[in-house]
Amino acid sequence: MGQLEVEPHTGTRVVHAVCSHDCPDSCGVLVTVDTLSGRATKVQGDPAHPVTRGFLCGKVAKYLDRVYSPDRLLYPMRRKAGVPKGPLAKGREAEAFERISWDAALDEIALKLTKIAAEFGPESVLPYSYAGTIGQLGYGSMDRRFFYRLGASQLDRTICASAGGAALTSVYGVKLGVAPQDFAHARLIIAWGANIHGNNIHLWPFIEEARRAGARLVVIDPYRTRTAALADEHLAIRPGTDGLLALGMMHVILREGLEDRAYIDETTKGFAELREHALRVEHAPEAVAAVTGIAAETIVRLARSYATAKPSAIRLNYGIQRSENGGTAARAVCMLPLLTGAWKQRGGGLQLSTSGSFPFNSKALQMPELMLASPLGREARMVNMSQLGQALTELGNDAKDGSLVKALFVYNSNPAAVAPNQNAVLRGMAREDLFTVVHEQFFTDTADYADVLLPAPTFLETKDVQGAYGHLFVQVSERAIEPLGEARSNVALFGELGRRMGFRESCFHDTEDDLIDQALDTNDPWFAGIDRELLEREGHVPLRISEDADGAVLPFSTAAWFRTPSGRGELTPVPVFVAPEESRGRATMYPLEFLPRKADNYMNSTFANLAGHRKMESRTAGVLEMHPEDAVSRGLVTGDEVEVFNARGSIVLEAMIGAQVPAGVVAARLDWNKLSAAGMNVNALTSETLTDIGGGATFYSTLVEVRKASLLQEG
Ligand SMILES: Nc1nc2c(c(=O)[nH]1)N[C@H]1C(S)=C(S)[C@@H](COP(=O)(O)OP(=O)(O)OC[C@H]3O[C@@H](n4cnc5c(=O)[nH]c(N)nc54)[C@H](O)[C@@H]3O)O[C@H]1N2
Ligand SMILES: Nc1nc2c(c(=O)[nH]1)N[C@H]1C(S)=C(S)[C@@H](COP(=O)(O)OP(=O)(O)OC[C@H]3O[C@@H](n4cnc5c(=O)[nH]c(N)nc54)[C@H](O)[C@@H]3O)O[C@H]1N2
Ligand code: SF4
Ligand SMILES: [Mo]
Repeated sequence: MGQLEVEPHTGTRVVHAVCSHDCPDSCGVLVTVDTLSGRATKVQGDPAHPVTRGFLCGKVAKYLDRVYSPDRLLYPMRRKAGVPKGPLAKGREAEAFERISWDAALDEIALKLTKIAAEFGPESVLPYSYAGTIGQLGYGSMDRRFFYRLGASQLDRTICASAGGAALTSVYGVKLGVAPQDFAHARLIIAWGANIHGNNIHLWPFIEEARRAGARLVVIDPYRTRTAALADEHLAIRPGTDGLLALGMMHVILREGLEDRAYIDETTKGFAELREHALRVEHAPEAVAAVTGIAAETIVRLARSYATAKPSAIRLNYGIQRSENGGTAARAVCMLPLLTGAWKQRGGGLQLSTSGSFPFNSKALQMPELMLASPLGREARMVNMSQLGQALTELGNDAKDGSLVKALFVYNSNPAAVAPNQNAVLRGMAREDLFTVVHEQFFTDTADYADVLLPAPTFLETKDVQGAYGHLFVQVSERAIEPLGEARSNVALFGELGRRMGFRESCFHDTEDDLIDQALDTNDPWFAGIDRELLEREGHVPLRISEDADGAVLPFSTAAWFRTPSGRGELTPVPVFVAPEESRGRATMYPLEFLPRKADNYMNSTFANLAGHRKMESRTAGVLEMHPEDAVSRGLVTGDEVEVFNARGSIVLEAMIGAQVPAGVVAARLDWNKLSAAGMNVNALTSETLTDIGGGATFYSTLVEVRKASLLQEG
């Protein structure tokens, strides 16, 4: 494949890039570039990539709208004197800033960070980043080196997957799973808290293939997603009760002797204890039905078909772990294939994340040892990103917590829109004594709070190396076009800034190619023979994970696969179901369970500002989906302007009454604040409560009440 396939007749070349958005599919993307102008003219899915299979999702098929949007942030800027931080009207943001040179911007940042670190200690600087890009270099390499060397607070990156990750690791010791292609072999597929059509579309063709061969698809999701509507069966579970459903399934499987004893004996630890726990009366189908809202006979039928369909595959996604006890719920689900031995057949088992299959040398990329060379001289404190509101408004008020956060450096993220407890986050970001740098492609809600704004490139404009969390191919993404305007990559920014701050270590001079070489520098057999040259030539390369001639991967088919301390699948501590504190099972303050969901046509908050993407999302943007029963009791009809509120905040949406959600549950989509009525999005209602394990965010444990917005004005 390689960098340049020049077609002399058309004057174009085709470059292999990788979609770097935070999506399990990590698609291979072919970018057609006009050789004369250097402009990208077309993007398409790589037909040679076995998972991408030649197509892109609707969001990225329109990617050139994003790359060449007239709204791109193209130059460094500084907030004009006297302009307060806070929301700016879309399209008029530039008025609050003045253009400056990169030199001036870097000097100002270096000076301010040096001063703040000297006065308040380096930990008063807080980096804030997540997955604007999931390329190894862009996600975490030079940036980490920079903040470690500075002695800045460390960011615990928990906002997405840490509870599920901790769950999978506690049971299996490693984040591995069924390869997407192998789902084609399954006879029963359970999509559990997994919006496959919206968030993971490249798995769908393999599910379709399995269904053509007779497989059934069951979806467990409180919301009727397109995936649910297209499934053989949709179980609209009550939010936050999945752990109990999994225990109920175990109960039936063990009561009926449907478990695979030989496999359990060979590969697991703690079975006797789990068995006793699962067989308790509170896990019997009738008891489980009362809490989950799924009928007892359905639970029995589901458990039986799950245990007897061979192979059976669970696509567990991150939906169930964005809940107070989501870690335990995910652990319980992860244990199911250990009881039935589903892993033994190709296409059997479970997929949550395959990210652990890629043995990138992140230590070499990120160099945490630089913390010891920082003025701090020790490991810096950890700040949980899911509690940004607290970090900016409370942390450091009590001296034992260390210093106040005095500088916030945001890149790869839009926390003003995506972080929970938005009122606290925005209050913190509005602090005039907080120095804020934002490295972005667009004038996001977060950019509205920047003191210094820096332009970032899209994945077409940088080089990177990338794994995936939904397949097993490693890829190099070539730079297809030159960065637009004065955009500089995360690597370029933090390398330059490090040098500007006087960091003498040679690692601040590493190039993208140096970093890619370092990322691939490992003795791990799964990367055997995989180096930059090979990736540049091939575009994508399968991990050397399979010992089977036809490429089959059977993770956890034998005890040798487990990387837990015991070397076995861990069934203890047994998963104990507890209803979320903020759920109808426990609290009574607000009656409705709220699902502040992702939009199918955006990527978290990314794309929400583009007209074409908004058009695709128009049916649900700005809408609160409600069950007729909840609407009638509140006198609401479709089209009513409603206030959705709880003690943390209030937003205004348009009611849409229908059957997408069961009674007792309401749902709305993540959007930009400045494009939402009343200037706030769904995260005005979500909390900073953390998950039971992994310290994750609990977006899906949120209670609200709804009333007609006009009532509010009348008094
Ligand atoms: N189009 C699109 N694609 C995306 C994203 C996007 O924003 N838009 N985001 C990307 C990111 S960052 C991630 S992490 C992945 C995540 O992809 P998913 O893990 O699929 O994440 P979610 O959409 O949060 O949740 C999946 C489903 O879980 C359901 N759910 C909520 N609560 C519960 C519950 O208590 N029990 C059960 N059983 N289900 C529940 C939701 O209704 C939702 O349909 O997708 C990525 N892909
Ligand atoms: N209510 C609610 N809130 C949620 C979720 C939810 O389902 N519901 N999902 C949560 C989840 S799973 C996640 S992962 C988080 C995601 O939160 P974020 O990681 O903040 O995701 P995005 O909103 O996509 O914002 C990423 C930003 O990075 C920028 N960017 C892209 N590439 C680059 C680059 O190379 N350099 C720099 N400097 N910037 C770049 C993009 O322009 C974009 O504005 O949101 C969480 N918040
Ligand atoms: S967002 Fe996901 S599905 Fe869409 S192109 Fe990127 S990797 Fe592929
Ligand atoms: Mo995520």
